[in-house]
Amino acid sequence: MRLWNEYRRTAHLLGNNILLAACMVCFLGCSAEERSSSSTAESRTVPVYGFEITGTFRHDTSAFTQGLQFQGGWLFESTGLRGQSSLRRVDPQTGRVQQRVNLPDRYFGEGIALISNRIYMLTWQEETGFVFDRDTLTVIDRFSYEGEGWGLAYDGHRLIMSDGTDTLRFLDPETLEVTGTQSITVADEPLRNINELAWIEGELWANIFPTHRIARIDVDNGTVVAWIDLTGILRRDQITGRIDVLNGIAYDEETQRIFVTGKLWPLLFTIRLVPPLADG
Ligand SMILES: [Ca+2]
Repeated sequence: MRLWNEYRRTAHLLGNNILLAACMVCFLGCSAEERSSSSTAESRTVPVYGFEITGTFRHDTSAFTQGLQFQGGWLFESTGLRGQSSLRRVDPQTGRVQQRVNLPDRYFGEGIALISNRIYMLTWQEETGFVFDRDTLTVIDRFSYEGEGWGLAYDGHRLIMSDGTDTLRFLDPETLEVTGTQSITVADEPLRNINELAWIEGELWANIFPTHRIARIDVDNGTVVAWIDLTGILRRDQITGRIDVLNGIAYDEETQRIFVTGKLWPLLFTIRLVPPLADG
């Protein structure tokens, strides 16, 4: 608790960049015990789910994962970094990239969403979105938006876009115009750094950069209804080279499988949620 109070006070005095840095230092430097005590305050109000791994699959270690979707037996994955950004169709069983298209070097790829046979893809700071044909991965349209693009999802009616802040944007899938926004809070605090998104059974699931947590969001009332803590999902002995943060959530509606991975991770997992223990 002392650490959490210290962290909040420091963040209040010095601003969000320091909060982010403190968060990263905490992740790298704190013991599990300190980490768990630092999240006690929010855990009182928002349940924290654990996980169980139900499947382990290979993942391209050069894929700086920014978007992940599942449809028709395939994973669709977008990757970032300038000069390395791409959209891929991946066989989840083998991790093999079956089809790939690269973005021009000046674009930094971000999140994707699928609507029938079209894949919508954001870019980080280029204020440009691409629409691809799902089967050929050729660009069939472009659109523009203001500010940064991070994550993208489709709720069946509208595209939902994150930009690294606590505010989501809703886009009309036909006109790609912004039709509204929603600020997200957790335990009455703004939820910043909302990253990769997935629409799962009426909830928006979001990777929160740069943490090992996924937020389950009620988009209508703008609150986090639960956390999923994926700390330790990738074991140290499974890490083969440089890795980056947890990022990438996809959902297979037919089998209810939940896929998760991270940037440059050697593995991709399917998981089942483990409910929090009841207070005793
Ligand atoms: Ca996704």
